[in-house]
Amino acid sequence: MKSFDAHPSADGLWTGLRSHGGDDLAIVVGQGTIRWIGERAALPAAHAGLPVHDGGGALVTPGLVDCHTHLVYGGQRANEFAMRLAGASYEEVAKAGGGIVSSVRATREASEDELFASAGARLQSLLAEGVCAIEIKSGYGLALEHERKQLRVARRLGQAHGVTVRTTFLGAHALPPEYAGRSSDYIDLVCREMLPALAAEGLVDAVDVFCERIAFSLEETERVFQAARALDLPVKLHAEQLSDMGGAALAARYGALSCDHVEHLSQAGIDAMREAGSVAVLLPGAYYTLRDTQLPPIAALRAAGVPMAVSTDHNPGTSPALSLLLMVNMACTLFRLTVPEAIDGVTRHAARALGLQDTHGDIAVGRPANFVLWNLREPAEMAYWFGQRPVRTVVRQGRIAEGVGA
Ligand code: DI6
Ligand code: FE
Repeated sequence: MKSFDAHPSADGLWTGLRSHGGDDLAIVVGQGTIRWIGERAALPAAHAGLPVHDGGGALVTPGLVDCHTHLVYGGQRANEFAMRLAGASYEEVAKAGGGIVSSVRATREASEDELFASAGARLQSLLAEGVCAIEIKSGYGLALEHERKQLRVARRLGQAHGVTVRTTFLGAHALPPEYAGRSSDYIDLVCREMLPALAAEGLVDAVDVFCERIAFSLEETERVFQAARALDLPVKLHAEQLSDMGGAALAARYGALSCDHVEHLSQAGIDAMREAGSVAVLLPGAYYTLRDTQLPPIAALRAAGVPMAVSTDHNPGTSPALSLLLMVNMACTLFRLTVPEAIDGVTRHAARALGLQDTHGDIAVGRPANFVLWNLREPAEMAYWFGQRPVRTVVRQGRIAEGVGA
């Protein structure tokens, strides 16, 4: 892999760009930062002499943000896919010793370098499609050294690939086999040892819990949130995916950045999220893979003005998805988001779900240059096609990172 610094600088004047705001846009990039954006005709004379990057009439959008992934793990679980095809439910697979715990075994066995290589290949697919910031969760180690290994890999991926990575500690993802029947003791370990140690090493940007009948209770979730609060770390939650546990309301009380999945979210949960300013992260890849039929309450979220993000939830069990654009398509087709909602869902609102709203998800003066040129004429095409890779050029962290000119 060529070092990220070897990619050409994006500094200069980008012309021949179209967006929903205009069809002859220009963007000025200087020292990797957006210096100016507007109609070409209004370009200040001071920028007129800069070297030109001709966009060739491409549609331009902010760099995409994938705000919920479990990208780093050992092995894969195609066998469970086959079990489910034969009729087993996700919960039955988990009870039969498959599920998250089988990825835990494979992750513990893998070296840091092996995880870096396998997750790096997956990351490359997302980057090639315009992702400029990504969240990566732990949660397949479930022991201090293995959670550390996952989070270290996530940090290394960010450096090696020149992409913004936000790490989320998900030690409370599943009960590791050695703690069978001792859930409360495991939560003690998460709160008293794992989280403080990993936070002290600078490996944790946020804290998440899988709050569900097959995972951790509301009371256990709150213990983890208290530990996060003591360390001044923001929280997120896998909330109401398979049942309504009241997790979203709890998360909102802790000022959660986001509540994710939310298929079974109640009106009380929606109201609490609105009050707290939490983002609802919609994960159509998991809904699709599990052949779920319980739609998230889109109309009620919309009516309440709760921002909706869309993400891959990339993970080996319920969403082996490596295309954020496919999730945009599914968010529209399955969840009935409008095209502008779905695009906001993988840009502005996804950035907010990671606390990155001041630097990512928008093309604006003073922000790092992260934007995508598409071989498309209009934004609706981003949701309309599936299976094609319409990227022309990705500018990431001020460099021409993918596609034409890279
Ligand atoms: N919810 C999910 O959909 C994934 N994790 C979670 O908390 C599933 C993870 C897996 O099956 O490996
Ligand atoms: Fe998830």
